[in-house]
Amino acid sequence: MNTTRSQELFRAAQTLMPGGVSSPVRAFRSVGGQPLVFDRVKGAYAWDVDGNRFIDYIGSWGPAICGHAHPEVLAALHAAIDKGTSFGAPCALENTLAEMVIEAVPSVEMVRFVNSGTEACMSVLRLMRAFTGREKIIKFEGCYHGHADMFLVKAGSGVATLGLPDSPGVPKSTAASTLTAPYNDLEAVKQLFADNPGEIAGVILEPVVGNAGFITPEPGFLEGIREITKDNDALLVFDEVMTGFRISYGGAQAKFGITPDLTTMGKVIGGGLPVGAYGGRADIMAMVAPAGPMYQAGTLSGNPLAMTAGIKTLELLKQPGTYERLEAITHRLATGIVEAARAAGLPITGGSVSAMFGFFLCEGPVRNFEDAKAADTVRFGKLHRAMLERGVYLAPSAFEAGFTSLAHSDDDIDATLTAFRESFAAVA
Ligand code: HOZ
Repeated sequence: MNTTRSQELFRAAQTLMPGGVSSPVRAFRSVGGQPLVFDRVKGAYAWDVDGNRFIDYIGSWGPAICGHAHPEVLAALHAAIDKGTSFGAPCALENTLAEMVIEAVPSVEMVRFVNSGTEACMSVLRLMRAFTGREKIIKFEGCYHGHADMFLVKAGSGVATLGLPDSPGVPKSTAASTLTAPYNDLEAVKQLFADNPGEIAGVILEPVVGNAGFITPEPGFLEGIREITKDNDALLVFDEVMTGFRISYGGAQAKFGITPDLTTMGKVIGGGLPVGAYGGRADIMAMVAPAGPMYQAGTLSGNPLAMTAGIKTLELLKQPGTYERLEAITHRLATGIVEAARAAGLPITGGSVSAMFGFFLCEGPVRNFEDAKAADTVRFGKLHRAMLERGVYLAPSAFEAGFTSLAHSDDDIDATLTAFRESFAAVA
């Protein structure tokens, strides 16, 4: 594979931007080699600047669930852009997307649009504290809720990928208010509440983890957390930035039938434009300025382009058969990956929930981040390179979930599984 132009551009980028990138995981640090510089994306594919084509299982880290550059999303954006890119004032499109989100997501009675998942999570954290009058929160090891200070404690995603200890620059006093527990461990959560009576504002979690690799909640875990938070008058927040409108139209909460108090979203609801949102019970959302005293604002929040792309994406997702299709191809892919590794004699554990999948190169089971860390990340790096050579672009980290889209055809899945069979054999 010729990557001359990518290499040239990345060399230059490193003199211009820290690590040559605008966000860490894409720098390929944990898988070795240099990142590919992309030129364009369409449907299930991405093309780099050297003209190589890849079947893409990152989907811009989640938003591209209908496929990249979907013609209907692009047409809607072309029409919207003629009216201007940002109003900094209310626009009717915000009402439309808000109505769609409220109708779809069980916990959301009111919603506030922001510009990223990080912004959604940092805002919801302030809201949790404002509403309860308590400062401490519980998060789970390996879960990632964006890069606000309070969440960079045993965080997943890039922090896990780069093997960083908790980030310098986060005040110790801030981090001290963040209590952590292993995922899928109800006893640990109960203990934290017992040790900090009346002090914990709430619990935030990824209802299906995608930032410590792909980890599913065990039966009873989400139910248990719901019960514990209720018993302690604390709030439950589902971070559905990844899972929202991805693992079902109503997100993980609709799929698993557990309703949190608050929810954060991003990615899919922006249809590929920068967006985030937080929402939940109307009595809690009434705290948000200007309805209430908890301040949070944003110049570009609710801008017409992001709203347009989000509305069109949700319209496409609402069509009958969408999630059945996503579930079927993703299940076939995940099962095929596991079979391919076993056929090559490699330890593996993995699976999928709707349009989200992942695997770890270890025997498993992987119930939490500690288990995930036992996976063979060196071999994963080799596998990643082998897959690239065969035209498949996987997340360049053993600690990120994979994403499928409606644009992935059965032929794409077949070609991907052939690449996996060859790659596993090459790295065994
Ligand atoms: N937060 C994303 C991964 N979970 C973005 C990674 C990147 O673009 O570097």
